[in-house]
This record gives sequence, C-alpha cells and structure tokens, in this order.
Amino acid sequence: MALGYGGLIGLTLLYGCSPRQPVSSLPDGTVVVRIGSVSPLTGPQSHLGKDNENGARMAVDDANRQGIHLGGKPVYFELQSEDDAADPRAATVVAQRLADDGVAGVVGHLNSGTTIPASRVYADEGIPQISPSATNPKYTHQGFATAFRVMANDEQQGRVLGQFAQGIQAHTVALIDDATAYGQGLTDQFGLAAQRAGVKVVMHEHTDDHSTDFLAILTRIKAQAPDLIFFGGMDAQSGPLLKQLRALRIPALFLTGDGGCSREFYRLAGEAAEGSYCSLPGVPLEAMPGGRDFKRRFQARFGDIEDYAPYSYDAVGVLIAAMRQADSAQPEKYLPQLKKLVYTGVTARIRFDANGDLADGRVTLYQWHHGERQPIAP
Ligand code: ABU
Repeated sequence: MALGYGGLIGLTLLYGCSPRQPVSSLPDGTVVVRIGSVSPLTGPQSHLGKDNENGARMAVDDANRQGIHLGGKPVYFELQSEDDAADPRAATVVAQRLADDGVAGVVGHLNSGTTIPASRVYADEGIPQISPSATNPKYTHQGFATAFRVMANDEQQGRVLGQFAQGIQAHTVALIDDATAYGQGLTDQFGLAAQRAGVKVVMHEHTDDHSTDFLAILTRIKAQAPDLIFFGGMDAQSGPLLKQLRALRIPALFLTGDGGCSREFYRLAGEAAEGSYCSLPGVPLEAMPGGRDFKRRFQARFGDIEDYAPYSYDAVGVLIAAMRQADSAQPEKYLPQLKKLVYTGVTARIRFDANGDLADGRVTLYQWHHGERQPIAP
C-alpha cells in the first residue's frame, strides 16, 4: 500500500492509534482518512477491476489537491486498494481486512457476487459502502443502512432490455447466464420483462463464470432457431460466446447487459460483434455532466476508460462530500449526510432513495458498429 504523501511514509508507523480507528493523525497534525477500493485486480476481470481502481485513485488525488479540512484539521485521503479476484469468499475476507485496517468508507466491490456478501461485513462494522458497478437489486434490498450504489440496478436494466427485445421485432429469445448473482439475476429480470412485452422465452441455459467453450449450449440453441440470444455475464465470456455463435452460423440477434458490453468484449469478439446490442446503466459518457473532462484527464493518466471508472470516481466523491457536510470522517457521523446528499458528479446528479439505490437511474442501449459502441436513441 503506497501512501504517496511526500516524505511522510515512514512517519505513518508513528500513528500510535488503534488499527480500527478510521482516522489517523500524522505528526504534523494532518489527519489521514483511508478509503477502501475493492475490485478484481487478478483474473479475467482484472481490466475492469483496474479501471475501477484508477477511477477511485483519480478521485482521491483530486480531493487531496483541494486542501480539504475536517474538524478544523487538514486531511490526507489514502486509497487502500484490495483484490477480491471476483470471488465471493475472498470478498468477505478482504472486507474484514479493510474494516480491521480502519477504513472510513469503501468503494466496491465491482461484482454483485462479491458486493452482496461483503455488504454484511461493512454493515456489521458500520462502514459506508458504495458500489460503482454491482447492479443486482439484492445488494441494496437487504436492509443495510451502509449499502449504496451509484448506477441503475438490474430491475431497471432488465426492464429496459426486455422492452428493447420486443422493439427489435424478436418474437423468440434463448437465454444464457453465467450462474452468478449478476448474470443470473439480470437474465431473470430480462426474461420476465421480455415475456411481459410478448417475446417468448424458448430456452434458458446456464454456464459458469469461467467457461469459454460454449459449443454444447449453442448447438442446443441452434436447434430452437430463436430470433434473439440474450447473455447475462461478463465480457470475458460474452466475446467468445458471440464469436462461437457466429462461427456456428447462428443468425440470431445478440443482446447482453453492461458486464458484457465493454471494449474487451469487442477485442474478444472481433468482427462477430458487428450489429450486436448491449446496455449500460447511465447515459453515454459524452452526455454525462462531467464526462468529457473526465475522459480527457483519465486518458492522459491511465489510458482508455474500460467501463466503470467514472462511477468509482463518483463513489469516492460522494463519500468525501458527505464527510465534508458532516465535518467528520467518522462513519457514524457522516452516514446520515450520505443518505440525504445531493451531489453533481461526473456521471449524474446523484442522490439515493431509501434503499441506497441511485434515484432516477438511467439505462442506455448501444449497438456495435465497426468497433464502436454507439448509443441507440431512446
Ligand atoms: N453490473 C455488471 C457487473 C458487475 C456486477 O453487477 O456483477
């Protein structure tokens, strides 16, 4: 964990306070506030995890340049970035470590399958948690006062996708999900919405979140000749899946949610991506309040945005804004401010509903053309 605070790295050993203290003081009187960031930094989703980490890091660095004071003392925000490898069990271990290390708040996790089990740890410890990307509704529907998210959830995303399926004249659809909280959850929501819109679900297949050979599933689907194939899962699989689908000469339209909609999807699918559809919570980057400026600054420092970096940037911004309103980084003091905060971030005007979900969450549909993800006008 690199502190990056001038020459004071060694001095942090002199904090002399308990490890659970969310606020530590340096000898010069500067208060150190730790913010946790958790995402998969290893494994097939590490590109997305790094993107989330970079967004959070940029926000912390921006805040440190503002000379923020809390309780009359100068504050240095320190990002503690952890890897949960997209694994639910690793997520709870990491969450407990962050709590034991005294973080004041957490941005994460990336996956619904990790965010949901970790949220119990943060709730028990009273630590505010904002996921920038986990979209399964259950995360914010467990009754935890500490759980928030800064994008639309999969109830909303599934509804938009289901109505879209009807709009593109699909009469029949085959579903495939990766059996994760996100993939299965979104596929179920999509299936319900599609059926309500008059699209017939002709089969529902399950894989897992590691497989990359879909030949058996696709052969079964080909026999049903659906108009549309919907996949609920991440890009490391949506890309190979679509490539194999086209290699089998299955002519069905292809639709997936945000996890399968990234630049990595296109890198893996190649030309097979042409004409396929996907959705992302939020509005296109160019239409976000701070999207263009964020893109320019992020690209200059880290390279292209993968997907969720603007949301993890905002999640840090929201935590710090609530701390400023409370004039404290103590979770019990700033959590009430977080609940009623109205914050104009990069991605949107953010405020939370009673569950901790983003109020007025939006979802945008896209179609891939020549390697570009182009928004479809609503
Ligand atoms: N929202 C898709 C990726 C993250 C997740 O919900 O698992």
